[in-house]
Amino acid sequence: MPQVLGLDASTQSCSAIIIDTDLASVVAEASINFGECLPQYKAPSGFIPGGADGEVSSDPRMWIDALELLLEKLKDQCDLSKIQAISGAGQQHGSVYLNDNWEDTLGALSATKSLTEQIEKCFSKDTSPIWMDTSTSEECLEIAAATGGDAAVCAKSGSIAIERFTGPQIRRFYKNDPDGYAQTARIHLVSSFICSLLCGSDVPIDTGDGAGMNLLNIQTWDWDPDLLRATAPELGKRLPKVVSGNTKAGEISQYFVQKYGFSTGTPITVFTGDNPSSLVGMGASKAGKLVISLGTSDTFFAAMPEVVADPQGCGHVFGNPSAGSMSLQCFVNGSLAREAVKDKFSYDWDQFTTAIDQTPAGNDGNIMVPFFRPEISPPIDLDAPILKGNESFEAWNEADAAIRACVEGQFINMKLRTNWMQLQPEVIYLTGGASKNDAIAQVVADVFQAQVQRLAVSGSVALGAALRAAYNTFSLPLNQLEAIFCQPETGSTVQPKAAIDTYIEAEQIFSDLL
Ligand code: ADP
Ligand code: XUL
Repeated sequence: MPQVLGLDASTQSCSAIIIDTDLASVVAEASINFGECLPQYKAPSGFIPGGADGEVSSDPRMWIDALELLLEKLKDQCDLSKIQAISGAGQQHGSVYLNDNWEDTLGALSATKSLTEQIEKCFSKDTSPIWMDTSTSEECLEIAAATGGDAAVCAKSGSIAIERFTGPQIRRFYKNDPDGYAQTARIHLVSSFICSLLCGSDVPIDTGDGAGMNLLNIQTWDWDPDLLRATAPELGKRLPKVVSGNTKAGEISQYFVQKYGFSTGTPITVFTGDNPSSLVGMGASKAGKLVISLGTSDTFFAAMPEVVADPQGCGHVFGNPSAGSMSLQCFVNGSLAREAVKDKFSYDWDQFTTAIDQTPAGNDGNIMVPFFRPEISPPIDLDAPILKGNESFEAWNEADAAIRACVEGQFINMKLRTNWMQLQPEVIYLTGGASKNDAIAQVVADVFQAQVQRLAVSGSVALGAALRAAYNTFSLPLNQLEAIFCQPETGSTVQPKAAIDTYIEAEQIFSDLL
């Protein structure tokens, strides 16, 4: 009975799923929320609050501790020696900077000490910038100028130079701390960092996550010499190799065998980014399905038969870890914006849901641009929402209308920003922490005028990792695995209820407000 482990190292938590591919069942699921389980890192939402000049970073030791807590939890639930394949995914764009102790330390991990204790001496930068960082506008301009402009960077890397992408982050580190950069022997993404820990060796980056760096050429699927040069000196030698998502990265290190009871030799498939992994976990790895993920960020993505560029410059092309490419649009003001409006009125999620249920689609013309922090789709530097409607609504005196306006505003914006993908969805597949909320799903169905489905297994990132590991290790066809594990939850389908023209005027007013 082959059991397979899928890991998800996300913004707010580290989660896992173990599936049995013979029994077609989920054996175990577990999650460690960083804010709740590791309060010593002072990162209630997974990142260190209050960074200056748009800086948003996390302590990489928190991710390592969470991995250990997670494996401890799984070990109590099941026998980890039965696992025969492993893969995983990480929040995209986040980077980890390591000095020349890294490779030797990885190869000599002792199970009598904690991982953090041993890896601590390997960091050449204490903190890791993550995808919410907006501090690198200057570096984006410099990279674009050195490469021939936005269009040239986009043609090469699938995205214009974008603040949160890893290349601009690396350039900022190099400029602000040249000594730190000089001491950096290796730069990893969150995904390849965690995968390296598990393998006890330095592993490659896959094309799905690598394309989120403004460094990978999406024609050759290898590091682009011009982009490397435009970003920082001698960068190529500091980056791991790039491989396709169907590559074995290594085998589980003895550290995890001795400490958690894994079997020696368990193969590990290269990790990917959380969104590319979710594409597989939603059963959407072949073109034709559209996914909206409502995690910390909201993302909108689909496998693409051919690469189409976003004329507005905020969309991205990533490698599809199961072959080909995918398009993606990311919205920073996702779950944390919904939480901000919920907390403003001291509501819990039930009251938030009732507020949406009790207000009409179209919200009597009350509209919100729901950005509580700088947004990237579209790029706009707001730190509070814009409200347009009746006087009492605009003064934040109508709690229920404000909540509906926030959610409607998020999906009106999403619809406007993703027109470039030219997808006319009949069904939208919803995933991520907020997807279980029926009232939010109803707003998605109404704004997009499409049926919304949720899958029985909710953690599509971890599930995608497990499916990739099974596909790569046992050669089980992905479509066969998807047919088993990516089924819609019974009774979870949501049909549009609002009239087809409900949001036409709202879309126009929303556009005019930006
Ligand atoms: P990530 O993978 O980015 O760490 P998740 O996909 O786990 O995030 O989603 C976490 C988010 O889900 C939380 O920030 C929270 O706002 C949201 N969430 C949890 N429960 C609900 C609910 N009932 N309704 C709406 N949103 C919810
Ligand atoms: C995608 C993006 C986020 C992160 C965190 O480009 O920035 O979705 O992957 O989930």
